[in-house]
Amino acid sequence: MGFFDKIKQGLEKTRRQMGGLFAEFTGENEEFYDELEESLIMADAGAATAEKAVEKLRAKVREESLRGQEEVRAALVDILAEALEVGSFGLRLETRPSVILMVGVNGVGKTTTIGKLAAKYTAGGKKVLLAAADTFRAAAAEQLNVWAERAGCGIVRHEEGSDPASVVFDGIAAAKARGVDLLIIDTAGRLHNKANLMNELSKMRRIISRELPEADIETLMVVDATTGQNGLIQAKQFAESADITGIVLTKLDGTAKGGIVFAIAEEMGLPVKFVGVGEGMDDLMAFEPKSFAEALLS
Ligand SMILES: Nc1nc2c(ncn2[C@@H]2O[C@H](COP(=O)(O)OP(=O)(O)O)[C@@H](O)[C@H]2O)c(=O)[nH]1
Ligand SMILES: [Mg+2]
Repeated sequence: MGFFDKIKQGLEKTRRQMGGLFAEFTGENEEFYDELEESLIMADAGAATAEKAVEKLRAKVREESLRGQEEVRAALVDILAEALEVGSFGLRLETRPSVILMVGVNGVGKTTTIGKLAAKYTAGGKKVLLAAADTFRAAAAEQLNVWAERAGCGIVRHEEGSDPASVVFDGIAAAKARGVDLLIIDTAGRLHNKANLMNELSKMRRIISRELPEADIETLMVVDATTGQNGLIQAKQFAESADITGIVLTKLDGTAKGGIVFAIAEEMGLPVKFVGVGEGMDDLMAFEPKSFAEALLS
């Protein structure tokens, strides 16, 4: 199943809410815009983003004298897709090694996404190494190890409770020694307190820059789409300590409403790079803004 169909299937709830709206469009009625704004907010897009999108649509309808339901729907697809086109898509991983640092709160899907990425890049012919820098729980390294076996790549791990930064350091040394193309670092989403976690992340980030000054580094923040506007609050907190280059939005196959991508793009200017659409190895897809907007309003 392609991106469009997968997203369409996942965002059932939002689609039902949005889809019915266009039937009420006459070109003059204010209620249509009010309901549209409300629906976007209900879909987690956030009040500011919803208002902006509706204003743009209103202007477009006026300027282009749009009257038909399909015309206005297509205009909104364009407006929403444009709102998602911030920054660059895909990952820049050209150096050997290059690094992906995965961050985000507990349970959002970091380790699972790493497993999916490891499988994807290994299948694509890259030599991949995982570093288990979530040393907070013993189960975390074990879970990553299962993914390494599935993907057929190496892993560097230390004992539970050891210094995450030293795992990063050893991971980089191993990556250099073994001629690895891509080092993917798993991190904890929770430590004894938030300041602690953020300090650890900054420290890891500094070690990577120091040990690999020329390397392409992607810091991906994983956001669980089912948590709604909370995802935005989390992204803002992490952005302060980690130089985030992109978002991975997981669990779009569940009860997610999906609008959070607009809030993140609009308020943080961060591109969504991938979406998670299930727990399996193949359930990761490159994000396509236009298809996403189209699926949401189909
Ligand atoms: N349905 C669904 N579940 C997911 C997805 N990504 C991760 N999960 C599940 O979410 C739970 C937490 O994932 P995990 O990778 O351990 O999160 P972490 O704490 O951030 O490392 C696990 O049960 C995963 O199988 C997704 O895209 N869709
Ligand atoms: Mg984990």
